[in-house]
Amino acid sequence: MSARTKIDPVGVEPALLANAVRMLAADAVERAKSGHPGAPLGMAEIAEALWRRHLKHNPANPAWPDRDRFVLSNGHGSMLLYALLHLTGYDLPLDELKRFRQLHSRTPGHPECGVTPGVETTTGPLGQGLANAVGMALAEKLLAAHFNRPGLTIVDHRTYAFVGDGCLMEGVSHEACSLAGALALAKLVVLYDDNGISIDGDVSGWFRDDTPKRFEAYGWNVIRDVDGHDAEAVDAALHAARARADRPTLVCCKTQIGRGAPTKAGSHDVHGAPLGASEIAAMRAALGWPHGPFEIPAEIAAAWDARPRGALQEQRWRETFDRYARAHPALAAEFERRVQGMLPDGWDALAASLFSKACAVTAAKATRKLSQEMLDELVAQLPELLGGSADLTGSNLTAVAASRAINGNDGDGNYLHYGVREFGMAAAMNGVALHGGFIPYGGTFLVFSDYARNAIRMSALTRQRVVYVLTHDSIGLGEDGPTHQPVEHAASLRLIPNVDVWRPCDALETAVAWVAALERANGPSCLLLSRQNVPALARTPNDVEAIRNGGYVLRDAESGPARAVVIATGTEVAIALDAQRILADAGIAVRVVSMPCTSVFDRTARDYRDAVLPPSLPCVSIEAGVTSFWRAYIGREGLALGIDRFGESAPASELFAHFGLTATAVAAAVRGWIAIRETRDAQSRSPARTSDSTVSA
Ligand SMILES: Cc1ncc(C[n+]2csc(CCOP(=O)(O)OP(=O)(O)O)c2C)c(N)n1
Ligand SMILES: [Mg+2]
Repeated sequence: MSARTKIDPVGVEPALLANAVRMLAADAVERAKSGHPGAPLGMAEIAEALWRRHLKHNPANPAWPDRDRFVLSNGHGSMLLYALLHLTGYDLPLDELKRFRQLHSRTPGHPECGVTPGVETTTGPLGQGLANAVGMALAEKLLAAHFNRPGLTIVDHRTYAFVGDGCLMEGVSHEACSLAGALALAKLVVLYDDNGISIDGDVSGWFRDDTPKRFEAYGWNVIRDVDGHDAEAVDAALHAARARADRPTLVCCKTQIGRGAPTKAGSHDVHGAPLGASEIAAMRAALGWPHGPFEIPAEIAAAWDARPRGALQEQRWRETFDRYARAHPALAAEFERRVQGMLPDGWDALAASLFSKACAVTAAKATRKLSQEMLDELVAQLPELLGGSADLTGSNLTAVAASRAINGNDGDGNYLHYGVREFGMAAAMNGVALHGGFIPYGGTFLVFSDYARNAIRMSALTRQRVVYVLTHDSIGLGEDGPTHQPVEHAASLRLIPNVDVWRPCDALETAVAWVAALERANGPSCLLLSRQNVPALARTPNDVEAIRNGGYVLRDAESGPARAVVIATGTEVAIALDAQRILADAGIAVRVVSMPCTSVFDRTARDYRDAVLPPSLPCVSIEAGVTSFWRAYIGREGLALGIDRFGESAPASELFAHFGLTATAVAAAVRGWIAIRETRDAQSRSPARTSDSTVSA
């Protein structure tokens, strides 16, 4: 008997079990007339070996904290995952497989966490699933170091990821895997679908890396030359991988894309298109699969069903956890709080103390510095905060007294030096958040948020509580010049749905931004912070409620009814306040609105928004960045003061003058604009005088 025809203890040939996956994937793609059969067909044996022989999971409880995590980083092969989830007993009935890629099905085109039970992360943007897996393995390691006690191991699971050529070509795989090597994430096991094919064809024209050597250079354990269609060989490799306690493992599996499709296997044609009725019929014949579409014989279904074993595994863990809880009741309660993502008892008091601390600030300080002062207390009080920076710790001011650096040997730190890896950091933070037990925050310069951008988008799409600390938020960073000066970034981050972008103007707004970001359990927040000082505003904790609305009247017109509303954010708020004074001296009353977070403001009631920005009043926006974003608030007629070009290298104060963003320049611009508007309005009320106009734009 060859290895491949070995009979499983349950009495079914593993080859048949793999073919069940193949047929479900091929038939679902065929029915949807859309999808990617190549990877599911090519990875069927690998999947059988991992999912039936190694993966620790309980399909009846996808939230069991100590389950192994599985990530399909080559997310285009989603039908592989759906077939596995269905077959092993998750709440994903055949009807859902029949509705693959249809509106509101639980089987969307690419795996989406929160939609399908058992899907750990949303994948499809190649390489990022792998980086998520690195974050998950990191979270496991840290949680284990913090909570496990001798003889009472409550955190002990692995993270497995499937990756294709595409994931390994993507740069983020380098960032994440290099980091995983440095951190010696031994419980990370990656299985590479080395089929030599990507969409454009044979990869030898564009991907000739020696992948095993590459990963060895990262410090990984590499298992080479595994026949990915020999489930016994994959099984053996997985045993070997699990035996390593010192470094992550890459299992390089040689496979044939579309394996089992008689004429199309091995060709890029099978990557992303239905096989077609005749090819599927020929495949049924070639595989000796006499069953119709979506028909799984009972003995095959029984052999795949992971529920009995999963229930037992979870039961055993629960017994350990109960013993743990008896021995360490406070730790056990803390563990449960952490994995549920609840803020601790006393959170409101902690937030209140941040607010009073912020109100006591009297000196001018940079908002990045004020953020650090808030973090000082937060990190000391919240062990779930996992901080870090992409090699800009001293600039982002993300480390505080209570921060302890993590390195390969010491798993119990709370601060990660991610290295110069913005995208890898962001994608790993998503993995950390998805794993649970932590609230990750990480810093870089705002201008480099572009490097991380798709991962920020994925934080938003997956609704994860990740906090991005993005400092040096405008031309105010000064001499480093236009390469480092963000102009479009605040606006462009605000365009991503479900991201809350905070740009605070002082200590209290900074405190509120942190509190809001940490309380926000269903999405990421970006904190845009200044390098340069902002003046301290006179504040009381009563102001908190207004700030929590994202936009509010900071100082209303005092010398008469407001003739305009001036909206500003961050460091430009102080400019707006000074301009307000200059205008008041000239007899022009304006209202100043601070708008630290537009999306939060947008979520307030219409009446509130109309009270802050009365529809009858003309509006001005001031932000040291692109102006077009502000049209939504100031309208076509509004005056948008900002910077619609790249910055310059010069001291910050000279730059603000150069770009017309000083109190005097702003006051003059507002004054001229009000004059034009009011003259025009007067003319439109008395049409006969229109031709006499002496005011020009
Ligand atoms: C970041 C990103 N770029 C491009 C794509 C589009 N895309 C989907 S699959 C694929 C090729 C992947 O090749 P491989 O990983 O080898 O998958 P296989 O064809 O072997 O299944 C591409 C370019 C994507 N999903 N994500
Ligand atoms: Mg490939």
